Amino acid sequence: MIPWRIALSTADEASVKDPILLVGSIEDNLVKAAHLGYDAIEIHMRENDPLDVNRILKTVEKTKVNISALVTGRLNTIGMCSLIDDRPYAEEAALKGLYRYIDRAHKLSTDLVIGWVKGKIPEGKPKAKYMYKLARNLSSLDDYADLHQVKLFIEVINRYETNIFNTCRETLDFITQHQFKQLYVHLDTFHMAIEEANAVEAIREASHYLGYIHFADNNRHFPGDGRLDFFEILRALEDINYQGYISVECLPIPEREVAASRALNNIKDLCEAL
Ligand code: LER
Ligand code: MN
Repeated sequence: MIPWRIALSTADEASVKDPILLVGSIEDNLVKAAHLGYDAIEIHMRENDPLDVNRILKTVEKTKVNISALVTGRLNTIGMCSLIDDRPYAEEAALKGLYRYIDRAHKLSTDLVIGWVKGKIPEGKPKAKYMYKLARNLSSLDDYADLHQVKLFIEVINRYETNIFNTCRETLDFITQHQFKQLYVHLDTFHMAIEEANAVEAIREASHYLGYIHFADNNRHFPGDGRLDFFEILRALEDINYQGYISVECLPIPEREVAASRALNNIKDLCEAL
């Protein structure tokens, strides 16, 4: 069995409708994650949130809990911009914001999740034009990320939230059609339960392009509280020799730390049975 490192989703603030398990300062969340037995936290944050890099790195060293990734969705949901925005100033803001995230990821020795901020194609507009713009912007970000040795994880998200990269196949085709250096596919089992004909096969197809994975059950509860077969999912991850983090990003049901603890127990039990 691969000794996967298990992470969980964190933020400074979140509603109970957000798939966030720990809420508080980065330092406090590192300590809480250590008590829960996690190896890492992923941080949902804004690109300009106050950040005391030295204090965070000291807490990482003390707790032995790493940062699996920074998640950029809030640049889109709160910052209201995207990489394919029709308003040039909004497209520019998304790019600038993502450069800042890459700087931060570099300082914290971690990587970056790009999900909602890639944007949505406006209804009735030609897809090719927007995909061309997306490829051009991702290519600039890829060059910058490569300079800073930061990986970019492109999250595959279901059709009710976005209309680009809804399936693993679509995302793989895009990545393999371009010469990116740091772009990887990021799967999320909750979105896969909606979009993929066969989630396990999709993982096998992603193979070495898979850089990051979110675990939540089909109802977005903690893994094991729905009907996804996480044993088969873990077996597929083992078969493709996946070396990245498994990050639990699920709803705080019944409560944040209870969900976090049950998720970890279930994943560990399944890993032992592999
Ligand atoms: C983010 O990782 C994600 O999965 C989106 O659905 C936003 O919650
Ligand atoms: Mn996700």
